[in-house]
Amino acid sequence: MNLSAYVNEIHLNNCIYNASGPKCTTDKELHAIGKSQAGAILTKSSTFEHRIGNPEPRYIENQLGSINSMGLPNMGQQYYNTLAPILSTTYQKPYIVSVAGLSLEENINIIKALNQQKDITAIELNLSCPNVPNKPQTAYDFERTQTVLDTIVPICQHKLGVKLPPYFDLIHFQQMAEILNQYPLAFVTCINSIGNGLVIDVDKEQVVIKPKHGFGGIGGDYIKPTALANVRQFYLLLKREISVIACGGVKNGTDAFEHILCGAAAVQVGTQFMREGANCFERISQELQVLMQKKGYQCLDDFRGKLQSI
Ligand code: OXC
Repeated sequence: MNLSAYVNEIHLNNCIYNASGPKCTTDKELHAIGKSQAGAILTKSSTFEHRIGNPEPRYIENQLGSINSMGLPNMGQQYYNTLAPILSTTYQKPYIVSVAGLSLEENINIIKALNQQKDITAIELNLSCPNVPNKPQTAYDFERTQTVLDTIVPICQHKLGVKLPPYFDLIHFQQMAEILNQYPLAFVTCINSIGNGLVIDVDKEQVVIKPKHGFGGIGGDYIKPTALANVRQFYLLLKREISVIACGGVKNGTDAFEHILCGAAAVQVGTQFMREGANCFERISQELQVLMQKKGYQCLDDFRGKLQSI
């Protein structure tokens, strides 16, 4: 059973890989993804300089998922830039750098620095981090998104994709798709965590994470229906050259299958990777293969995007 996939022209041996966020900040963590069955290595969102992020506790899980307000702790662009040759040659899989400058100027500087590195397969531009105090999520501001893409697309020499926040209104899907269709993007990743949720400890009558009075991005089971809806909408609305990468609520092969049925070209794993570690990529891939075999599918193209209405 073949799980190979194309994201635009980027070939993946396995459509399942990590989401930017959990366990992809240090070289040790990125090597662990490289050694695993993950189809690509995606870094933590990078700012220009190293960042320590928000105060702890800043990540909490429960049975239904996670809440986080990490605040973009990362090693800085130069670190991810320098790791590119070793990771891409050792593991022979795409190496994708997530970029989340705190201003347009910072994004320009990061992209220009990464342009020098030929061993980077693609950039995932994060327009949707909900956790930096006093910084809005760019992709909820449609005009600003257009300005950012007008500036970044012409200077980026790598394949470029964007990570979107979840949308909830049909008009917003259309408006954002109309903007994205104006650019030669390779992919969009749907979705980042659902921003500014609140999880409460009833015994303590207290929030569970420290930053922003407890408000943080929600991941895991909580967000699967929203993620599926976003993948489906953008699959239907975007031009064919822009692949949709799914992210949200994937913890087993069935979840991955559902995202692909909605139109995903590839599937990222976030909260479950944090829980289980890098073995999750092999397990989820095997479960997806078993389900495909049961259904008589040989490859992802046999069912990708073919969700039926009733
Ligand atoms: N989404 C992000 O884009 N970034 C992280 N958390 C999240 O939910 C972070 O670093 O806060």
